[in-house]
Amino acid sequence: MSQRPRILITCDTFTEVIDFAREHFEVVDSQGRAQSAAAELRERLHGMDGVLVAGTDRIDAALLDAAPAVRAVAIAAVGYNSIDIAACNARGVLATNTPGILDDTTADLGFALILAASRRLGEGERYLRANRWKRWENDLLLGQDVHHRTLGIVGMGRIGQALARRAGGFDMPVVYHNRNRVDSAIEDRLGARWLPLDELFATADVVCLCLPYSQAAHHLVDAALLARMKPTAVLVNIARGGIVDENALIEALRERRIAAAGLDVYEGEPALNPGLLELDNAVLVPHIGSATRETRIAMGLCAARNLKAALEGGVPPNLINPEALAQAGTRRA
Ligand code: 8YV
Repeated sequence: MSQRPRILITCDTFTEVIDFAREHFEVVDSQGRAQSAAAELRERLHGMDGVLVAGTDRIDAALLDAAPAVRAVAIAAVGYNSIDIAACNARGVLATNTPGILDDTTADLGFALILAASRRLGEGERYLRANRWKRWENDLLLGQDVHHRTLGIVGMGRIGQALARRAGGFDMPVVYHNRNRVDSAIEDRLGARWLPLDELFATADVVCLCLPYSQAAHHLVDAALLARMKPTAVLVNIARGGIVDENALIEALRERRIAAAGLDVYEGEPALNPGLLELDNAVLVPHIGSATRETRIAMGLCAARNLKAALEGGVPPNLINPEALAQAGTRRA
């Protein structure tokens, strides 16, 4: 009988990832399968030593209790708000994510949304495809300039910094808000100035959300903060939907209290607030921040390597919860 650890990969992934996993584990994959609902996931996880998950699987105490052999959870994502870390800690389950790999790809998408929302690309495409373009018009789809406008970045981690680097190419002054100011050397290199959150919202022409989701960040962008924005301003969210009070945003966009929004993430995704679909001044894409082949393969491989290290008794490179190590040690002994 094989001694190799058994793992479940809950999501469709690339063959490169499956091949790597099969070299090291007994693998139950999900190729071509729809995402498992919670009850099915509980069943599939039973008897597994580890699990490689997408950001859309909820890993909570009930699930871990139903699969007591699970020693490691590797998420193929940088954001891990879908994993109950306290529940992992209490059970000595090591949790890992994939930081660093998707920064540039996600920042590219952030910039794409900045450009698309500011220059009304979605509207332009819909206009054209509806065969409405009959003649040149001086004021057809007038948008907001991006170059030389002030970019406000909320969350100056790796993705925020990658976005700030791109802003340099558009001659955009950068202001940012982060709980802790970043190193002054980084500020100087990026030409970025720290501002309190409400001042950032009042100052920036484009606000881009790049911060991780936490309870503290829930509806951080509410009606009051949106009311601070300029009527010409654009809001972009490449972080998590729950950071923005979506109803308040819809109202601000509907009443043209801000010019436009570019959204990759939503409060109840994949379900959409129907109010968003009625807005011409919202550019909407389905959580594709990291969605390039190269990046998704790298994320999957990173998650699989983390799982390998954890299940071999090592400390995985991207361990989120070192607190679990002591408890995990007891389990491994
Ligand atoms: C993932 C993301 O594709 O990494 C993240 O935090 O939001 C995306 O890159 C998504 O979470 C699905 O796993």
